[in-house]
Amino acid sequence: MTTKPTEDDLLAVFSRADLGGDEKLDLMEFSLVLDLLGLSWNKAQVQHRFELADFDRDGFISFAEFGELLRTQGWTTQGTAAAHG
Ligand SMILES: [Ca+2]
Repeated sequence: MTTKPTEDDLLAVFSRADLGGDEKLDLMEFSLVLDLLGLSWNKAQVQHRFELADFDRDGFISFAEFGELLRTQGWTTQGTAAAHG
């Protein structure tokens, strides 16, 4: 069982990866996020997820888009029903 990050963790990761400080992630910063989260995806997978996450097609992942991606992928406990208890 792996530990899932909380929303706060995600914000911290997002901020760390947001090298440009513009509150959105380009593809390179997005791959940095995956590194920070300990996810190992190959380049094609990263590109694919990036395109999936970029809902408004502006070429960047906003924090809202990032959070949504993590929720849909089940990487965060936020927004998902508790499986136990
Ligand atoms: Ca976007």
